[in-house]
Amino acid sequence: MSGVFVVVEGSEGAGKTTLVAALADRFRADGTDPVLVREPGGTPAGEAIRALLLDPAHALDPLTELFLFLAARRELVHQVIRPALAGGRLVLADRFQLSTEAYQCGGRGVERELFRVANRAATGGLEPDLTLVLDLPPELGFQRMATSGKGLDRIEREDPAFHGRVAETFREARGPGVVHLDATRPPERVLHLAWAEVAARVPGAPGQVPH
Ligand code: Z5A
Repeated sequence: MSGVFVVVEGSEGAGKTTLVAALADRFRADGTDPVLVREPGGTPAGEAIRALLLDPAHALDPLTELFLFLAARRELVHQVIRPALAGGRLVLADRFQLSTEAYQCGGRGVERELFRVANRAATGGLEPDLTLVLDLPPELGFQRMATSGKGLDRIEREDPAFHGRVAETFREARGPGVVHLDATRPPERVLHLAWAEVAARVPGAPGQVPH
């Protein structure tokens, strides 16, 4: 039995956490209990690495940063995601490998080929069945985050040019299972658009959510 792996991606404040929670609620209402994960994190070691990565007290070399994100990913894939998929579960992830391409390659300038090889070592070649990219201009994301009152982590404190390159990498992402959604729309509308994509890939998924 093989499960389904769905990833939600996008820049800061694009609404990833909101959408993952809404999709999970929708599935639970119909009797499917998804496995929810976030990156970096999701395992004891991964959460410790997350704290280190997001702490503004640390100035990290770009490759150190890359390897820490990939170390957390390796733990998550092997301890949580692969076993869940092998058990036929639906896995909903808040960020995965496209974030590394956007932040470490697009933002920091890490060479793409190095990222691909190292990422493959971390994931063992696992690819999402669906990657939903929430498209939102970074300035709108930062406005939303200011409204939410959450403090800025180490990476969020980078300059606007960095965040512009990250957003551009997300915007240009293409490939099997990659779908872009207009994240400027209200949360219910984003959920509706996302559900149409997810339900098409999850066997036995219930019908549409209301507009
Ligand atoms: N990172 C990396 O560099 N490399 C990697 O490989 C990985 C990650 C995996 C993790 O932070 C950081 O690690 C992240 C990238 C980097 N850093 N940066 N910068 P995170 O994942 O914990 O946090 P985040 O993703 O940056 O931000 P966030 O606050 O979690 O954003 P979000 O999940 O996309 O948004 P949200 O929490 O769902 O919503 C934000 C606010 O907007 C909130 O008040 C909502 O109520 C509101 N909202 C949500 N949707 C809407 C819509 N549709 N309309 C209006 N308002 C909305």
